[in-house]
Amino acid sequence: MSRLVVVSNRVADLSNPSQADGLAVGLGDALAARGGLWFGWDGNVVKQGTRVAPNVTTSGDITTVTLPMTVKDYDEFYAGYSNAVLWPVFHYRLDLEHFEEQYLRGYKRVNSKFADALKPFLKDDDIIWVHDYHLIPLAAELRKRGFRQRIGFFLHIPFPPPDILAAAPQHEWLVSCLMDFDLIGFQTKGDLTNFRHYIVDQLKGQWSNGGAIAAYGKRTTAQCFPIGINVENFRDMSRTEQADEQIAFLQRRLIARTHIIGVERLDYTKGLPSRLKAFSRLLEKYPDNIKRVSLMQIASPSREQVEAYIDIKEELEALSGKINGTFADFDWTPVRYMNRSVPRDILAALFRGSQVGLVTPLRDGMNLVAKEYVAAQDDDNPGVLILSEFVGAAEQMQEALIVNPYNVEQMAEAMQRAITMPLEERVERQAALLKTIRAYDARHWQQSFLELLGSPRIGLVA
Ligand code: ADQ
Repeated sequence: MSRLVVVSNRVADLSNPSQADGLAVGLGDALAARGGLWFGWDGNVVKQGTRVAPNVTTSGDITTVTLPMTVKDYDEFYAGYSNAVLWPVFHYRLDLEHFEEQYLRGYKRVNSKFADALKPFLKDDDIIWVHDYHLIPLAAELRKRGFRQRIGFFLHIPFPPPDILAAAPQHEWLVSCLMDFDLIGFQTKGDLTNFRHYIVDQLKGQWSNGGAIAAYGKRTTAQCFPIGINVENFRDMSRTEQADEQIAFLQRRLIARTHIIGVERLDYTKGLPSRLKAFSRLLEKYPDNIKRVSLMQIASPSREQVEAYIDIKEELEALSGKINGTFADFDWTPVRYMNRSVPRDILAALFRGSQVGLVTPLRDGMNLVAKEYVAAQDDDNPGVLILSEFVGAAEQMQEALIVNPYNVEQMAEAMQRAITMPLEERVERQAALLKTIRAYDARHWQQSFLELLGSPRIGLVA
């Protein structure tokens, strides 16, 4: 079997499983199974002109190679084209797109630098798996340097319809770069359909069964591979003695009997302001919930240098302050808002101890929190998942209470329905959701992608 080389913007610390997020677990498994190398940015920013050799660390069969980024690369490639153009556009937020000419130059330059830095570590028979929107031109750059082996790409975020994508400067170039991969993976059928529209309607390319594509004189294959989590691992984390203590502690300390939880990176795509407004509406419309229900919102800091992220942070602080100012009593705080990251075992316990899980992004590639919440529930007395119709997970998790995250009134109603849902219905919904997340777990995701990437079937237009 060929060695696997994973390339992504950030490389996870595989030596610290309690911190590893869902993606790190999935990729860590794949690397451990076949041996391999994980290459990416180390998260550090250095002064212009600093020359730093890549940092190589080996543990067992897995080697990680990381390198820092210069200030200019960070501004233009990371904060610029990746996170002020591609991230908002791919999440349908054209109002938040901010483009400057040098961003695109920076994006191309860093992809070329990544290819230069990666090349000496590659072996002729490696198979490469590139992740996410930061690295769309990487296959083209590696091909220029003579690498001929299979290269696959997985897009973790949504792929928008052509008329939205058109707002990204040089979108045709981006799509032509995607065509340099041997396999392009999307999260959902919806994303795949949007890509097909671009290829067929916009480029007049050819699209055959199984997602075999011919366009720009190139051939490739596109399919959807919904990402999943390591269900049993997360379940186990939510059921330790420590987790039980954590849940009992919360129940003793908090007067509210029903806990609603929301957990995400602090990002404008996650729909947090509407969620807080919906919680406020719940208290207004169903005052029985006063002193009985509380919302814990955990939002870890993210991309703090990008302007739109500063605005959303301020908005959330104001909104949670307003709700507490209006409704709180001496012995009850309706919203506990935390702007920090939480260890995964504590998260698992908090999910299990919460009767409602709120996952209401305005747009999301998949959303692993929805799957983690379900994995953590007690099957004989589970909580209820409220899920936005605009996250990838909604394509698979229809037994959740599906809501429109722009509709505050509807979300408040869904919370009330979740709080009052009979046990029998909760158990039924939980069983169906658990079955789905088990069938489409992290292993299924990486194995199905890598199997197709290694197969002779790809790239063959019927
Ligand atoms: P994200 O946008 O980061 O990922 P998500 O899929 O929810 O979103 O994954 C976040 C991970 O980080 C989860 O494992 C979650 O538990 C963890 N996490 C979130 N907030 C945390 C906090 N405050 N403390 C600790 N841990 C926290 C991108 C795409 C998604 C896609 C994933 C994987 O935007 O749509 O599902 O990649 O493909």
